[in-house]
Amino acid sequence: RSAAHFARTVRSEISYVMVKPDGVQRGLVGEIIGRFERKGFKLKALQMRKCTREIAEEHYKDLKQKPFFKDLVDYILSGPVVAMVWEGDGVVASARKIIGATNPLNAEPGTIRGDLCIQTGRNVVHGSDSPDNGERETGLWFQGDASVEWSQTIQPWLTE
Ligand code: IDP
Ligand code: MG
Repeated sequence: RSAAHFARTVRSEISYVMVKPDGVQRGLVGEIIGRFERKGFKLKALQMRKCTREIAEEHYKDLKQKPFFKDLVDYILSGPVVAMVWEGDGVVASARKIIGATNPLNAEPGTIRGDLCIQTGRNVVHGSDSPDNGERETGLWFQGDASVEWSQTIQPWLTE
């Protein structure tokens, strides 16, 4: 097998997924985690936490110039979040599909946002938009080594 294949299997793609404060308050944590779990992706890290303004602003730094930036940061700080890292080939793009469009009114039924919320400013969940951001956001939210090495015994039933 090629070096590229080896590198890919050693460090598979990861997505940083987060249940936002509205998702926690509305009791949607299990529902949201369950969708990624049932899909077959591998859970690498999980933590309920209150975040700091520094982390929230860094997480959304690309949106700093937007008029809604302060409200967005206040929203993320408004209660605890559930931070997760999911791993698997193609997990970043797949998680974005599972989550659905940013505006829940445009999100397809069957997606988390399409099924569970109605407003962009209360859209219950975050998912990284690129593999690089998956790594960056994981490093930001899970400082040190919070991710767990484990083998998923059902793996041969998920991938050939
Ligand atoms: P995404 O979460 O689907 O990747 P982004 O464009 O990266 O969407 O925006 C990040 C988050 O900022 C959104 O999930 C939403 O919570 C918030 N947001 C984006 N656009 C607006 C807006 O126009 N009004 C209020 N909040 C917004
Ligand atoms: Mg985004």
